Amino acid sequence: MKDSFINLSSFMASEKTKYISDKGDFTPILEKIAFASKIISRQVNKAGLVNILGAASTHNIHGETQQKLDLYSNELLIDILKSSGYVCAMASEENDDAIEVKERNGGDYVVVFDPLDGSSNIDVNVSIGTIFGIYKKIDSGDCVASLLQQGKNLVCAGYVIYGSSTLFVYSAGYGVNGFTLDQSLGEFILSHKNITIPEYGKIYSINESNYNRWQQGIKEYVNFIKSHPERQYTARWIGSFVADFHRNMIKGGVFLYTEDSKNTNGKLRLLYEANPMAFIVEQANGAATNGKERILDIKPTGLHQRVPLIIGSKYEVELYKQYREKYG
Ligand code: P6P
Repeated sequence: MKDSFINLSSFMASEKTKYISDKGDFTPILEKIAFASKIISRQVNKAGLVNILGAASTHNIHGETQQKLDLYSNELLIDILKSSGYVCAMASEENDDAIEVKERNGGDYVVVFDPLDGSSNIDVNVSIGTIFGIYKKIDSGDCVASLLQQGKNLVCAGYVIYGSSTLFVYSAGYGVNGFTLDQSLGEFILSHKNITIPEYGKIYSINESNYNRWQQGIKEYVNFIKSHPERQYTARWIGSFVADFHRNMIKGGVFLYTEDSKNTNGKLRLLYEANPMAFIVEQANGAATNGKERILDIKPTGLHQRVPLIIGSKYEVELYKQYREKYG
C-alpha cells in the first residue's frame, strides 16, 4: 500500500506484532494520545480566536506561568488517559505530584508527558509540542514508583509538533516514524518513514545569552563549532524544544541546554522531556548525554528533576563530551 494511505492506526497495528509478546499492547494508549493531540491541534490553531490565549493566573512547580492552553492540554491528556483502562499512573510537567489512576484499577502502563512544551510561545505563533513516554508498570505493582524508571526502560516515546502542520512522531523501539495530520480526514497519515538523524549536522541550537555562566569546556566547544575547520555551522534557537529538536532530527545538528552557574542542572526535565527525546534520537541513530553519561542510563530521583541535555547527531554530541570532560 502507498505510504500516503497508511494511517497511524494501521501502521501501529502492523508494527505491534514485533513487540507485543514482551512489551504487551500499548497501542490503545498511543491512540488516545493521538486523539488528544488532534483536539490540542484544533485549539492551538484557533488560540487567537477564543478566550484561551494568554497566561492563566496559576504557576507550575517550576514557577513558570501556566498558559491557558497548557492547562487545557494537561487536563485533556489526564482525562483521556485515565479513562483508557491501560494507565495506572502519570507524571506531567504541569502537576506537582504523580497522578494515580484508581478507576478501573488502572492498567499495566505508566505515562510521562509534557502536555504543551514551549507554551510561552503560544501568544507569538511559534511552533509548540507535546512530549510523551510510556513504561510498563514494574512487576512489584507500585505504579507511582514505576514513573521513576531509567529512560532505557521506555517501551515507547513520541512527540507531537503543532507547527506549519501537526506531526505525530513516535518510536516503539523499531525505528522512528512521523505522521502528518490530514485535517480534512482527521487522520494522521504516514509522511516521515524511518526517520534517521544525519551522522553530523550544520546546526547548533543553544541559548548563547547564557555564555558568561558556562563552564570553560562548554565555551570552548561552542567556539570550536562556530569555527569548525570542515564545515560552516549556523545557529538556530527557536526557544521551543520540540521545534528545535525536530528540525535537527531532519537536518542534523545538536541541541544543547547545558548546566551553568545559575541553572546547575540545566533547564529541561529528565522524565518527560529529556528521556522521551533521548529514546527517539537513539532510535534514529543519534545520541543524548548530560555531558558525562547517556541520558537513558540516568536513574531518576524525582518527577521534575532537571538534567543538562546535549542531544542530536552523534558527531556533535560525542565531541561535546570530550570538551566537557576537559575541565571535570
Ligand atoms: P530559554 C520552553 O520553556 C523550554 O522548556 C524549551 O521548550 C526550550 O527549549 C527552552 O525552555 C527555552 O529556554 O532559556 O531559551 O527561554
